[in-house]
Amino acid sequence: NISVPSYVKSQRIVLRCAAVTHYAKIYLNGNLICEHKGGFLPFEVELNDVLEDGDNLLTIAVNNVIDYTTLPVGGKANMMSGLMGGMGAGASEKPQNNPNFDFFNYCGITRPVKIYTTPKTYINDITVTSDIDFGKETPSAVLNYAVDIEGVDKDSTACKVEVFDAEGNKVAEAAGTQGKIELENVKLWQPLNSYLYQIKVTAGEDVYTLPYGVRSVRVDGVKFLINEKPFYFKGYGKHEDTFPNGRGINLPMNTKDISIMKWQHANSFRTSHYPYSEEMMRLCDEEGIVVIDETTAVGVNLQFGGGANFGGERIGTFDKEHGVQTHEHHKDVIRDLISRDKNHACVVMWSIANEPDSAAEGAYDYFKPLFDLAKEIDPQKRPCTLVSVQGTTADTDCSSKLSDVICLNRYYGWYIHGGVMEDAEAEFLEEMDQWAIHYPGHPFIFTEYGTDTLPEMHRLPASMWSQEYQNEYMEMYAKVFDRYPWVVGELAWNFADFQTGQGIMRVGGNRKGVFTRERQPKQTAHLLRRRWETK
Ligand code: GCB
Repeated sequence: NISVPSYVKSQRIVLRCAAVTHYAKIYLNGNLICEHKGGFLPFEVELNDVLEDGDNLLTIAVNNVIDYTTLPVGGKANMMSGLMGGMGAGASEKPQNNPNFDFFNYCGITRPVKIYTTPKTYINDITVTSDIDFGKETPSAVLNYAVDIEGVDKDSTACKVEVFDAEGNKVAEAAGTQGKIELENVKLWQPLNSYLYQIKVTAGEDVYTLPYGVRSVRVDGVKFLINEKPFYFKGYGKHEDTFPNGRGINLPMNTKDISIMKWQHANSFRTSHYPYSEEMMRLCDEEGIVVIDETTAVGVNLQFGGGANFGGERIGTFDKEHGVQTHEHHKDVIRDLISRDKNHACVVMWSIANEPDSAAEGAYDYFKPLFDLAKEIDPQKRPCTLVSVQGTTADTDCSSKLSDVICLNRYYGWYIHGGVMEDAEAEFLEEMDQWAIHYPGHPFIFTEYGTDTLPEMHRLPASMWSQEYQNEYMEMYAKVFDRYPWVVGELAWNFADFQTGQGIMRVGGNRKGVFTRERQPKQTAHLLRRRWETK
């Protein structure tokens, strides 16, 4: 039950859901007022016309059913049953709700639901980009800003923009809904050395303050440049997954995760496999953590398990009639993600999808418009990538035609040549040489590599699942990365153990964490810490 005090009724009253997984229907007093598809991005609805005096019954109906039309993608059977040749839930005639991905399909209202008010004429959006002049000893920058004012008096409302430094001193100001602001001796936002200005926008009675870091990002040959300096990604693919919250927001754990990463000299992570909370993005801005921001497009691949994961039928992922029907929704997710995260200094690259069927027929035609869309709507024109599954090659993967940085997930020594490290290394090197021959001159990031590891298990000589094996595996990967100057990053899989569906491939979840689900270190955490201190 909600009741809104009468003194705010002259205001615009907005209900905002930060994330409802995956489909939401919002009812007020039994009447449907809003529907939203997609479980990891915010949506809003104005309440003024539907609120009644006194108590109002607000109901949020939630549905976590996933199928060929949703992102993430679900199917009749699941990825893991497919991997085991259909031994899992594949053949069941009962309705199924099976993830085509490797994390638990939590359902619910996972992030805050808020009711807030604005004046009737209000600031709808702010966009800021910066042009930095690195030519001088201390750089200067021009901020380009645009303020979108909406509401009854939107054309007659005056707009003022003030910029404050981190100490709270006003350093610049401007008037009008768009313009340029010069910052002499600008303090740059840098990895692990954050600096945030506060941009205060006043439009009539409305005020909004945007924390903003000034930095540049671009790819130049084999280099990934932040503020024109080569940047090397050290860190993880993560999940929003803790006990007992599940995927529900866990602010103390976010703080803990960032502090552990800093202890390890890690500087970055990928938001595998969905956009993380706005609170986490703000924390990364504040802490100087570099983020690869991923959409919800995971499981856009009907070939997991050799194409047998949908009841044994081989279906082309991008087959117009029988394949995934996610294209339009995928565009919506890209639009909503970039609109939410465009101003964050921490975001340096968009990941359009994780492990799609990027070497399949139709993949290029599916992804080209999505890359174009992201490039078009991102005001900062950040690099874009998709994350490639093991088995793709330079000449088959449409990523080589589309991505600014090639991102590879590789499991030599786990899913391939498990337990035989020499063979794993040899095949890994063979693949690396192929990329170098067929696709020279581009930067690469390893966005996944890891082994399931049980904290209680020690084995000499090292064998799979043991602490020693995870160490040997990480050492082998480090050796390979260090041979190739075009490798610009290593994001191990995973930061911490996380919950998955049940199955014979997973023992109490995915155990590839370098930390346990409770965030205690496995041995490899120390090994990576030593490496990243000097890397
Ligand atoms: C992958 C997926 C990730 C899985 C991981 C694994 O390639 O991108 O979601 O959890 O492998 O552990 O198998």
